Amino acid sequence: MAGPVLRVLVDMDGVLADFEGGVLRGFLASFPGEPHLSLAQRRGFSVLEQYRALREDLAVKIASVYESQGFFLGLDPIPGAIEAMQEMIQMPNTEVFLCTTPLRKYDYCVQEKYQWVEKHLGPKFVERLILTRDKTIVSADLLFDDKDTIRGVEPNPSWEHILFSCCHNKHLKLEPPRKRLESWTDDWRAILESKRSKVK
Ligand code: UMP
Ligand code: MG
Repeated sequence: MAGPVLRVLVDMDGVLADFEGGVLRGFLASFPGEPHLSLAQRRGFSVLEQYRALREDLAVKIASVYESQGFFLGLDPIPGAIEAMQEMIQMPNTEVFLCTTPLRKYDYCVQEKYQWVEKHLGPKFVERLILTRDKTIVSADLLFDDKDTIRGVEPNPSWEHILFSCCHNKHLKLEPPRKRLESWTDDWRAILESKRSKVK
């Protein structure tokens, strides 16, 4: 029976694709003699700013890692993410979209995000990929995202932000009623069903 439709946005970096693991791996490979931050030492969304704080000139080095050709396409999937997406997309009365911010330096990033989705999730998800520098103007019921604070031109986004746990945000204490999803083995289905019961 057709009921109300739940629209879900899922971020890519830090939620489906292991951006942090890829940055660290790339940095160690390209700059083996330089100081680095382990994933346990990561704090704050911006890896760029944390490396800048470690040493000013490390900022351009870390940026060169994620701006390089092949970086985004080479990211590993986050454990359980692919299975969760394949299950979510076939749930009745559920619309799933991927919603990701491309780099300002978009040369390889934009194309490789599409390629990553096709490679790991298949063509039906390529149809559902939204690239935007402003997620607040995209309308949905839920947004799974590892960025702790998501801002844009819309002060009251339609979606409820579920913070996806990642090395850089796991130390943050969320004010109620904000919710987390610890990983894709955590109960994401319960979050969808709870929201569905409130959506008219
Ligand atoms: N990003 C940076 N600098 C950082 C960390 C991330 O530019 O220090 C970029 C990489 C991706 C984008 O393009 O942010 C991911 O944003 P989300 O869509 O996952 O919020
Ligand atoms: Mg992210």
